[in-house]
Amino acid sequence: MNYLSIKNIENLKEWVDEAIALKKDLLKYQDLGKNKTIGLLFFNNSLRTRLSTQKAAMNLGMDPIVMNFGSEGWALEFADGTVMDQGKSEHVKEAAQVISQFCDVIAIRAFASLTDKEKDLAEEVLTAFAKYATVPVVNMESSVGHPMQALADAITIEEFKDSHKPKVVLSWAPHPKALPHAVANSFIEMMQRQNADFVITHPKGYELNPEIVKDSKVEYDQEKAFENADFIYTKNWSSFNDYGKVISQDKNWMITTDKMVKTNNAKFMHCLPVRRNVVVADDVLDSENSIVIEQANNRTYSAQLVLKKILETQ
Ligand code: SN0
Repeated sequence: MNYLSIKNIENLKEWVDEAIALKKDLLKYQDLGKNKTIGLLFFNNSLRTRLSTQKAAMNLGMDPIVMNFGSEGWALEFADGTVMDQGKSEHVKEAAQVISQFCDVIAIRAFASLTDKEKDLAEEVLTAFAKYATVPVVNMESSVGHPMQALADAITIEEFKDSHKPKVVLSWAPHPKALPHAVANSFIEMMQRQNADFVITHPKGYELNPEIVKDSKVEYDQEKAFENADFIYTKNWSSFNDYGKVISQDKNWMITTDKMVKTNNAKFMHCLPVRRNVVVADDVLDSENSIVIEQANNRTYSAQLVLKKILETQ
């Protein structure tokens, strides 16, 4: 079993409930991964993903091996039939098969290039590893999705919602850099499977991939979107249509207390890392309604559940 996208979750409700149960009895399955190794390959920076996935593996008795592939591995070739006389030293065909000899599970982080839309949409790195590895592969943020984050988000919403059907708003916010679409994409795919009133809000020009958004509601008026919201999930992303470009840094989209008071006392969520006073004002992030730390904590249980499912089918 691979965990490449939210689509690999058969029953989201069951997975969330199981993760919450795991959280209460963390070491219950500490023999499941005994003598098994997980290789964590990072082509990009990480804090939460790296530490929570290691912690999750350790809770299951696995031994993690971590490699910063982007800076320490050989530069990989992904195309078929290339004459490799340029900068690329090794083909993913050998690399993935070799790593599969050392590891029982391979987890990969490889962000979007934000320059080559076609390659990004094809999830070149993740797809190649899934194709050539002979062990299960886990997505720790690809060019299209971040399903470990979205599962942690689902756990967090389940824990903090009250009995009524929640209104959940995914709001774009400004950022100085061009950021990937992965977190937003997986959050949308996850929310589409929830019993919730789900609204996406962003400035014109920041429309996400229509194949992911499908018929999810988009409201261009942020203030209107925030009315009666129970959860405000904030994330910046670059333009999808004008691929990878920052087309607006409109400060009016920053999350402030003025906006939060117009919600139904909404909880504030963000996957982190977050730029203070650009994406969100200090007083919101430091308020009691901010649940970003618990959300980050749930990354361990999200990862632990995914690894448990994989180990059970191995
Ligand atoms: C990444 C993203 O996909 O948006 C990872 C989020 C889990 N975020 C960033 O790259 C933020 C970098 C910055 O400089 O603020």
